[in-house]
Amino acid sequence: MKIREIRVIVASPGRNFVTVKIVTDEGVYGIGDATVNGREKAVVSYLEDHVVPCLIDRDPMRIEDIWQYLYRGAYWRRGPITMAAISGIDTALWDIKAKVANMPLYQLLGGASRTRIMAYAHAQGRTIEDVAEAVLAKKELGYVAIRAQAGVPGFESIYGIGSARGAKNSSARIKKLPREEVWSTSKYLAHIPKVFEKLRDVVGWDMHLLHDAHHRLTPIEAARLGKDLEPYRLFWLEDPVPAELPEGYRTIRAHTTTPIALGEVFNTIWDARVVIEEQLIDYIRTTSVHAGGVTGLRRIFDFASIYNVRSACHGPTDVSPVAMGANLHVDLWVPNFGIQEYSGYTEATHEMFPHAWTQDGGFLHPGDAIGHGVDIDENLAEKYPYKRSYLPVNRLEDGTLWHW
Ligand code: KDG
Ligand code: MG
Repeated sequence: MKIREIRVIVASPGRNFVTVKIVTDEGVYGIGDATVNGREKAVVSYLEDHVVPCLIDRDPMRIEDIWQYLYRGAYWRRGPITMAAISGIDTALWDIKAKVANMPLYQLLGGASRTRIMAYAHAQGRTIEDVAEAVLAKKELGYVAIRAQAGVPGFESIYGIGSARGAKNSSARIKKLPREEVWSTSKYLAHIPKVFEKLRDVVGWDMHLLHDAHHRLTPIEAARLGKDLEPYRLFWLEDPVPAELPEGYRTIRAHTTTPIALGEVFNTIWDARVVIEEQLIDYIRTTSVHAGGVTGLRRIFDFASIYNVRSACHGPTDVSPVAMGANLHVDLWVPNFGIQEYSGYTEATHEMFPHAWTQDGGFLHPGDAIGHGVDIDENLAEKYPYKRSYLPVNRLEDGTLWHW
């Protein structure tokens, strides 16, 4: 079997997605997600200009060799663009291999270790009362784990909440440039424990509550927040500190028993090495589209398993239903499974990516279709052209650029 053609499909059914389709000379094809939110075209060029020409006529069964060829062979290793391109190719190749084997992908990985996959939903609100209402609404849908994000009084837009209508920098939106938000760590730190006090009052203790600090704190601030949240027994505090300096997590670990999740922006096992090896985190958030496909994810999760770190694939709306499908196959197999993020998709996205994976309340399953079970409707994709879009940027109250 040979790779005959590789198409890179860009479509925006509500948001931009980059999808790789590998077609073989025997007619079997596979699909992979290669989306990097806000930098989509860079991955398209990486694939079309540099990767695709090298893969035509290669044997699609040699997944590991192709992974190594693209990783080691490029000389310029790692990074989100390179790794998203490798991820898209790798996921499509696993899809082909599982189709040829006539099995759902999870069977090739070693078979199911569980019957269903616990997923967490997002709930958010501007006021504490709004968040409580949103959490109760998600509980009503059957979720047993919910990430709660709240507005901070005095700020019109904060990560996880979106921006108020008529927000000051709406001109940036009109020009389609990054929206600018304003941030105060001290106000956030004073407010968030009150949110979780209220949430425990309204949902009780039989519910996993999670929170994402989205890389905004220093290690000592994160240690303080972890301690202040201890009475509310969070499932985790996510991304408290940017992880370019993973040693900073030692400070957090030394001060709090609040579990820590990290890694949605990690691209390789090397990014995750220190925090896993030193047991500085409890959940590793790498996802198939950004960490080297099924091959990369499996390697990271196996490594994490010997350090009591559990899997928690990133799964926001910008991780496409294709990567979600691949994640769910890994989730069903991985012995050290923790949880899967699921924040849902627009109706148009579900239609454009027909998928075998299913949701039942707060639980997901990859389905038993052969391959990873996700396809792309290319005719529909043509109806949703690419739209330039950016993630917001964040500034402190004095204008200093901060982490978003
Ligand atoms: O593209 C950025 C998003 O994927 C990220 O902001 C979502 O932090 C996120 C999460 O936990 O889902
Ligand atoms: Mg996050």
